[in-house]
Amino acid sequence: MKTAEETISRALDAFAIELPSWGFANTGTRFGKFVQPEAATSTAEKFADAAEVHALTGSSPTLALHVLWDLPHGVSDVPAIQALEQQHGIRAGSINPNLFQRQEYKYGSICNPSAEIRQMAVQHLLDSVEIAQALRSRDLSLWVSDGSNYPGAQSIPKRIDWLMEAMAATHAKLAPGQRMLIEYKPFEPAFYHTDIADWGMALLLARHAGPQAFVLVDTGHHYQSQNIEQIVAWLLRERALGGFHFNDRRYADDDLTIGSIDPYQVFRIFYELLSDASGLQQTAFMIDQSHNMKGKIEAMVQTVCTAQELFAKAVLIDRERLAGLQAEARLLEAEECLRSAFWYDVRPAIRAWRRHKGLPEDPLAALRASDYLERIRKERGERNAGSTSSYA
Ligand code: AOS
Ligand code: ZN
Ligand code: ZN
Repeated sequence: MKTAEETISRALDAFAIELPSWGFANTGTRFGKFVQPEAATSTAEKFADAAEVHALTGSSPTLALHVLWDLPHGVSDVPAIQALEQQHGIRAGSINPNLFQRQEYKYGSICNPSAEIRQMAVQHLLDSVEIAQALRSRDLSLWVSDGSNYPGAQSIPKRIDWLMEAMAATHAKLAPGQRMLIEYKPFEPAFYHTDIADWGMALLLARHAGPQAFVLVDTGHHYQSQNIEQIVAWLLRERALGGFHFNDRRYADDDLTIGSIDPYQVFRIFYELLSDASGLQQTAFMIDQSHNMKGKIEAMVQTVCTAQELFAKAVLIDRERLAGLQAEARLLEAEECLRSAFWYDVRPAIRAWRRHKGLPEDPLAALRASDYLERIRKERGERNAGSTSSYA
């Protein structure tokens, strides 16, 4: 029998969660943005910040890149990214095309009624696949913001056709081993219909696109009180779950720190992910958060540490015992079995794991004690002072 400490230590050795490059830059709400002097002003600085988070936590070796913001010149930016990978010991993670920021996309990107604009959007997807190949990045993460605000304004069936066409064209360009992950979201920025609104639509699109297409679940992209872990269980059963964007929400796609509102939900999601052998193998764990009020790097360290804690709790669930209790319908004891893992204090074991790995026992305190934040505030402060326009 392994001790809880050993179980946690082995689990954390294998645990990795990807950082989002956009989480280190100055971003904001649609009402404005409050600049932080420490925010990254270049992709190089995003890599530096990611490396700092990884050095403190030991669990975030990859950085998700956004094509428009991190590789604005497309594939010709790849050598510069490769140099940053080398310099910082952080690998490029998922590649995120941008189908929402060009003026042409006012009425949609791959679902735009204009064939010319649809073609432009598909070409961007194909270029993004090429970038991912050049960077040896396995996953292309597709978030499509297309939709409409008023009934009758757009043809939903026609837009389904266009979605299918774009997904098929993208899939045809994938190299062996590459994957495309299709993210869904019920609303925002569109408020009447969103072209990929839920996991059923994402799953059907993935199925039609081909075997290298999977669904990407973002915690914040569900209606209030929706049972996300049940969606996870279904997608795993269908071998269709490719990735997870972790964050937390109170109202909608709030992109709050993982577990800040409902840590039990993240624990339940990990419980389902660990219920199926493919859960860990094929699900890319990623963070999708951009913090406006918290310090960006501090927030990322806090996020990774919280993810470690909730994952550690989930691996402690006594599954054999739980299965027996479920089979005998001993409802209360089954629930308590789950709850006892959730309430177990994993922090001493995580501190021991960190000591063993040569990591600081308290990563957040170590960040504060270091001169990293002070240094980058000095270096970047002036550049950040002028950037108050919204979004990156
Ligand atoms: C948008 O709501 C989605 O969560 C996207 O995954 C993500 O935030 C975006 O790709 C970053 O620009
Ligand atoms: Zn997301
Ligand atoms: Zn989102």
